[in-house]
Order: sequence, then structure tokens, then C-alpha cells
Amino acid sequence: MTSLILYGAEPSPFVRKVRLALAFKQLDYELIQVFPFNPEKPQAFIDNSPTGQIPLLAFGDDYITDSSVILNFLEREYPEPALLPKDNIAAARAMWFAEYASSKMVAALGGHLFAEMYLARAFFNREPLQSDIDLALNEEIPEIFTYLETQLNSNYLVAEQFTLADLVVGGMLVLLKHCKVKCDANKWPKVAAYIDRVHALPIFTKIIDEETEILRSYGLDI
Ligand SMILES: N[C@@H](CCC(=O)N[C@@H](CS)C(=O)NCC(=O)O)C(=O)O
Repeated sequence: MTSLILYGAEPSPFVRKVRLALAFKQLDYELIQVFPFNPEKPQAFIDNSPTGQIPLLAFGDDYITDSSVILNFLEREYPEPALLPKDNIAAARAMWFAEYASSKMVAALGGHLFAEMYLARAFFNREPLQSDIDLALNEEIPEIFTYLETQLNSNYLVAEQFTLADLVVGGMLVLLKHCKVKCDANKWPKVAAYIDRVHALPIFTKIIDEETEILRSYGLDI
């Protein structure tokens, strides 16, 4: 079987997205630690990540950049178990939620909340921007919860089955867990139950436990 090497670091939500997909498809891989802001990087990463961003996946001698492209590749190369439903409209809906999570959700939960709460001091050597944290908590996250509440009509986001949508949305919601931010079940009952349901799945419990341990080892109060 062709070897898989993932270049990246656990705190990245885009790396988590790929790790969850690899776990879902039960694929073994090696994780080579790359922190984008650390100038010391493996030569293979420097040569094959044109943007310098993580994650980067090596599939044998080939390199694939960008988490969405990597997930698309994994779905084509390893079709079972499937992340996309067979129905084209359901598949498009799953891809939409993955896109929403990778843009709108990551900006709020990753950029404004997690990065400011934890990474600012530990990695960027500066004080957190409280205005960004407040924006995320008071405006952006409630808006995301309200949207998701309107979209949840079964246990999962699309086609009453676990899909790409739940993998990526659930993956981004792990940022809230790390930040100890809970969804108010009185305001958003479906979302609160959904978060508990998805995060109780074995691929999520494993990654949440691993990340918690790693982030604590960096000195973060997770
Ligand atoms: N669209 C990219 C975004 C990846 C991304 O933004 N990675 C961040 C870490 S979470 C990074 O490498 N940042 C460093 C930089 O932008 O120079 C993907 O989905 O893989």
C-alpha cells in the first residue's frame, strides 16, 4: 500500500480535518510535525507546500496540498467507507457544510477564539486581543449556532448519516471544546445535542484526547 505522510501540527484545525478523514477511512499514516511559524521545516515540506501552509500530504512520491483537496483525494482514492452520500444533491450539501466550516467557522472559532485564547501568548509572544474573543463569543458563534440549528433535522447534517459535513463541522467544533465554550442547550437544543453526539464518536474521542494531551504539553491550560 502506498505510504501516507502528513506534514502539520495538531493545533491546526485544517490538520485535524485531515486526521479525522484518515481515521474515518482507517488509514495508517506518519505525522511529521511542522509548525508554519517555526523556520525549521523538513526539506520535503519546503519543496512541496507552495503556500507554506499546513497540512501537506505525501502519497508515496506525490504531494497534495490544502485540506479540502486532500479530503477530496482521499475520498477518490479510498472510496469506502464513503464520506460523500451517493445522491448528488446530498453530496453538494455535505460539501457546502465542509466549506462553511473551513471558512466562516474556522475564522471565528479558530482565528478569533482559539488563536487568541491560547496561541497568542504561547506561540505569537503577544497578549490576546480581547476584542476578537468577544466578537467570536458574542456575535460570530451565536450566528453559527443559529444557522446550524435551522439545518439540523436528524442526527447528522445531511442524509441522516455521518458524512463529510459532520466530519468537518464536528472537527471545527472541537475548537470550542478546547476553549471550554459550551453551546447553550436552551437556545440551540439541536446543536447542543449534535455536538455531544458527534464528539462521542470514536474518531472524535481519540483525536480530542490526543490533542488535549499535546496542547497541555505545550503549556496551554486546556
Ligand atoms: N486552505 C488551507 C488553509 C490552511 C491554513 O490556513 N493553515 C494554517 C495553519 S491552521 C497555516 O499553515 N498558516 C500559516 C500561514 O498561513 O503562513 C487548507 O485548507 O489546508
